This record gives sequence, structure tokens and C-alpha cells, in this order.
Amino acid sequence: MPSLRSIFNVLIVVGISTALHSSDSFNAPPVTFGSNGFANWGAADFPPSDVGVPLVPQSTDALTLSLLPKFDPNRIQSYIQTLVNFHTRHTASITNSTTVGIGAARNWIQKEMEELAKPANGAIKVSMPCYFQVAQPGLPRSVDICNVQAEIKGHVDPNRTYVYTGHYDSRRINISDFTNYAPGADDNASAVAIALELVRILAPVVAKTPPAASIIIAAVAGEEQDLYGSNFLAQTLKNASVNVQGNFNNDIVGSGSNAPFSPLNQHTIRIFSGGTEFLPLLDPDLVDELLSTGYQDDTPSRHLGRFIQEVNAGAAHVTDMQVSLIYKADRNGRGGDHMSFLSAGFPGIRFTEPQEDFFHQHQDPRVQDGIQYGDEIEFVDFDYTARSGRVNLLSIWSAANAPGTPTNFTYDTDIGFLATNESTPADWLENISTLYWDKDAKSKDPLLDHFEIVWRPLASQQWTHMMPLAQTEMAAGTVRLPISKDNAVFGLRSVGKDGKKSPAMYAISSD
Ligand SMILES: *[C@@H]1O[C@H](CO)[C@@H](O)[C@H](O)[C@H]1NC(C)=O
Ligand SMILES: *[C@@H]1O[C@H](CO)[C@@H](O)[C@H](O)[C@H]1NC(C)=O
Ligand SMILES: *[C@@H]1O[C@H](CO)[C@@H](O)[C@H](O)[C@H]1NC(C)=O
Ligand SMILES: *[C@@H]1O[C@H](CO)[C@@H](O)[C@H](O)[C@H]1NC(C)=O
Ligand SMILES: *[C@@H]1O[C@H](CO)[C@@H](O)[C@H](O)[C@H]1NC(C)=O
Ligand SMILES: *[C@@H]1O[C@H](CO)[C@@H](O)[C@H](O)[C@H]1NC(C)=O
Ligand SMILES: *[C@@H]1O[C@H](CO)[C@@H](O)[C@H](O)[C@H]1NC(C)=O
Ligand SMILES: CC(=O)N[C@H]1CO[C@H](CO)[C@@H](O)[C@@H]1O
Repeated sequence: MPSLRSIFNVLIVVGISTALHSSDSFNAPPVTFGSNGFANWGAADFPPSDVGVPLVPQSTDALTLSLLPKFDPNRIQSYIQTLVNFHTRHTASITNSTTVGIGAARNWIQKEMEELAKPANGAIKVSMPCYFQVAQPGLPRSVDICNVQAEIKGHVDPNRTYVYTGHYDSRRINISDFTNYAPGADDNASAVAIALELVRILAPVVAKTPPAASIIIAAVAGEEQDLYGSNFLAQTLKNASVNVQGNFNNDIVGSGSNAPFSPLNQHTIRIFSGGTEFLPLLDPDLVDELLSTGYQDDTPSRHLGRFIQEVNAGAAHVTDMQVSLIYKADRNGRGGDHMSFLSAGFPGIRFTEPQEDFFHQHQDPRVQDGIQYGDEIEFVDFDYTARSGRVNLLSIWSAANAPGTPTNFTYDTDIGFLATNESTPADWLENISTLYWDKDAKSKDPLLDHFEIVWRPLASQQWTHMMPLAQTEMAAGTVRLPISKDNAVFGLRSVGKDGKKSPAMYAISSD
């Protein structure tokens, strides 16, 4: 049986926390009420609480912000044009030409990446690992599947790794057609263009200051058939026991304003993140836990999405984008390379433009009934792709320079005593939450300064509140908060000495 908890104790702990955390170093926005006295009836601010402060998106340092405007729409256009000019980048297309087919395309990407990586003075390692894939449905002949990747080794925690992916293969309506023109400009040369820009922009930076954790920027192959390239990459990392804390997959990130519904949404990018619908792909114990407690929206992938949205919110004046979180692993009936990472047990999300234009994906280029079909470069908005790149660089670079996501964050599921007779005090039934973390965490991560508890009403997408822990609280390894775990869900995140914050860790029951 649980031990009796004293409400008096709770008040003491909370009193200290409030004193520590309501200091004016936080610019908490004022709570606003409607003129009729009701606060936001569509999403009532519930549970009411004075624990912590309303969440203010983390801010980004000046160096990182200065990198974001460097995405160059003209270069993006030129990369995409070069990729389109290979005529087809079908996974089974020819490899013995320097101008046509997937072999020419990957050799060009590798050469270009090597060239762009030169200012890094060796801090960026470019390689093209391949494996032999036998023919399968959709893949009419056996081929080498090759990824082109740039690796930047972290200087504090090189094992912890964040992976950017975009696929460079293209297709037509007939997925086995490996000879005819398949420009694949938006799908997905746009994502390869971002990969090249990431290498170009980061090269001079990492020559002087490598990130704390490692970054891999990969152009992967064979997506259209069966996610071959990304699966190869994810399994390679899994087999090497690499601590992959996020896959940032980009697929179809080329059009905002040139879409038929223009000019809607040209400053929005969607993030798809999976929940427990991918049961077999996640840790089964975690899935049971999340489903049985109603915390099914707290998968590592959704926390990664929240992290990107929050970091972007703090720098939206520079990215010029907003992030829309979609609680699905991908669009209905479709998938992408992040699923290879989910299958390997790693968190992963997919960035995609807000309104896909189905006239220009997978279509055979042609005019039919007066409509231009085909994934042609004229339908790509290079400014939009550049803005998408900024959101990627910002979030990957921020994660790789923050301390790692905490491990082992737990909460006590105990609710105290239900009344068994008239002399059971009513307040033995508790509505508080007791949270635990690793009190030795600071000795394991040199980047870590302190943890921060974040929480939100269960129906909110994003964290609404935050409560940084003082060093004494860190060392205690536990806190009791007057917020009912019936109404709220908690996360724990790491805060670095320079204020950078990690994605949050979900809370699981401590028993
Ligand atoms: C290139 O490869 C294709 C198919 O693999 C073959 O038909 C063609 O003859 C080759 N061309 C040259 C110049 O080797
Ligand atoms: C699709 O393309 C392949 C390879 O060119 C060809 O063998 C097949 O007949 C095509 N399928 C259809 C339905 O056209
Ligand atoms: C990963 O390891 C498994 C099991 O040893 C092996 O079958 C698989 O080929 C490996 N995959 C890669 C990409 O190294
Ligand atoms: C990297 O991290 C993983 C997962 O946290 C761990 O299993 C592995 O042993 C670590 N590898 C090294 C070389 O530290
Ligand atoms: C995780 O935390 C719980 C509760 O604080 C503790 O009992 C357990 O030993 C920890 N597990 C690991 C692997 O650190
Ligand atoms: C009544 O409840 C109190 C507190 O739960 C308990 O200590 C006591 O034994 C109970 N008395 C009876 C007769 O069950
Ligand atoms: C928690 O329970 C106590 C005792 O029943 C009650 O006074 C208090 O209002 C409750 N707090 C919340 C946040 O529900
Ligand atoms: C248009 C499109 O979606 N093309 C491919 C690019 O990647 C997505 C998802 O990764 C796939 O659904 C498509 O096959």
C-alpha cells in the first residue's frame, strides 16, 4: 500500500517551487480572458494551476539565427534543375551514364556534397554506402541501392545522432518504368536540395565549432519502391548501437505558393508524427503503458514534432514559417523514409508541404484535357523550399547542441486512499502528481545544467507550462506538484548551460 502523503508537505514543496519559478526572468504572457469572462471556450485553460509559468518558446542563439537566411533559392533551383536533367532517377534506371539515370544522379550528389563540404576542413565526412538489392515487385531488376551521406561528428556526445533524410529517386505512374522521363522535382529533389544547402551552410561553421551531438545529412535511394535506402541507413545505425534521437525526414517540401490553391499556406509546413497506431514499430511495453494511461500522444516522435514546433515558434521571425503538427505517422495510405527509422525503434517525423498538388506527383509529364501533369520544376517554389530548409537547420542544429533527451522519467500512479468508512479523511485521496528523474543525470551529460518539467492539459497538442528545476530539486530526484495526473500530462526536458533545451521525455509509471 502507498504511504500516507501529507498535504502539508506538498504545500511546502510547491511553495518553494513557486518562489523559485515565478521570478521575473520569465516573460510569461498574461492570461487573457474574453469580455464575457470565459477564457477560450473552445479549449478551456484546464486544469487551472499556478505551477510553473506559461510556456515561452525557447529562444535561439544569434549564430544559429544568422545561418537561417543563408538558404539560397537560386542554388535550390539549380540543384533541382540538375537533378531533373538526369531524365529519370528511377531506382532501377541505368548507372553507366554520366548524364542520365540514377547512377549519374548519385555520383553528382556525392561530388557536389564533397565540394560543398570542403570548407569544413574534414569535419564533414561524405560517403556513399551501397548494398545489393534483388529485384522485387516495383523494382524490375536487381540493383545497388546507394545513399549519399554527410556525417558531422559531435564533439561532446558523438554517439547521440540526428538524421536528416530526403530521397533522390523519382518515379512515374508506372512504378516499374525505369526509362521514361521522371523529373521528380518536388518529389523529392526539393528535399535533396535542402540536404545540399545544409552541407554548404554548415561546412564553415563546423570547421570552427562542431555540434555537441552528431548530425547525418542523407540523400537516400529507393524510397518509391520500398524505402530501401532509408531502411539500410536506419538498420546500419541500429546495428551499430547508435543513439539516434531523431529522424527529420523531408519529402515533398517544394511548393507553397505555386500550388493550385495559391496563395494559401505558403508559410506553413506540416509535421507528421506517429502515435501508437504504429504498434509493432515501437517499444511494445511503452505502447501498453501509453495506451492504458491515455497518454497515447506522448510517443518520442510526437515529442520531436513538439520540439520542432516550439523551437520554430521562437525563431519564426527568421524562418518565416509556421509548423502545423499532424498527429499521424503519415498521410492516409502513404508512407515515407521516417518509417524506416520508426521500424528501427528511433523517433522520426516527416516534413511535407501544406497542400500537396497531385497533378505534379508521380504523374507522367503530359498535357491532358488542358492540364499540365508531371512533377516539373516549374511547380516548385524555391523560396518555399528555402524556408523549409530553415526550419530543418534550426531544429536539427538546436537539438544537436542541446543536452540529450532525459531518460527514465517516471510518475507515481498512486492516488492515495479511497474512503473505506466514514472515518477515512476525504483528503487521503490525492490529486497531486509525484514525478521522479535520475538525480545523477548531470554526471552523465556534460551539457546538462538542469531539467525542466513541462506539462499540458491532456487535449492540448503543445506543452502549455514549464517549470525549471533548481539545482537542489535536481539533486532530490523528485517533486510533488498540485496538478492532477487525471487532467494533465508531464514531460521532462534537459536544459543546457547556454539555455538550449532538448525534446521532452514522456513520463511512465514508476511501478
Ligand atoms: C548501359 O546499361 C544498359 C542497361 O544496363 C545497357 O543496355 C547499355 O548497353 C549500357 N550502355 C553502355 C554504353 O555500356
Ligand atoms: C511498367 O513498366 C515496366 C518496365 O518498363 C513494363 O515492363 C510494364 O509493362 C509497365 N506496366 C504497364 C502497366 O504499363
Ligand atoms: C543488421 O543486423 C542484422 C542482424 O545481424 C542483419 O541481418 C542485417 O543485415 C544488418 N543490417 C545492416 C544494414 O547492417
Ligand atoms: C550509444 O548509445 C546507445 C543507446 O543509448 C548505447 O546502447 C550504446 O552502447 C552507445 N554506444 C557507445 C559507443 O557509447
Ligand atoms: C528509473 O527510475 C526509477 C524510479 O526513479 C528507478 O527505480 C529505476 O531504477 C530507474 N531505472 C533506470 C534504468 O535508471
Ligand atoms: C476506517 O478507515 C480508516 C482509514 O482508512 C482505517 O484506519 C480503519 O481501520 C477503518 N475502520 C474500519 C472499521 O474499517
Ligand atoms: C485537491 O484536493 C483537495 C482536497 O480534496 C482540494 O481542496 C483541492 O482543490 C484539489 N485540487 C485540485 C487542483 O483539484
Ligand atoms: C509524391 C510522393 O509522395 N512521392 C514519394 C515521395 O515520398 C513520399 C513519401 O515518402 C511517397 O508517398 C511517395 O512515394
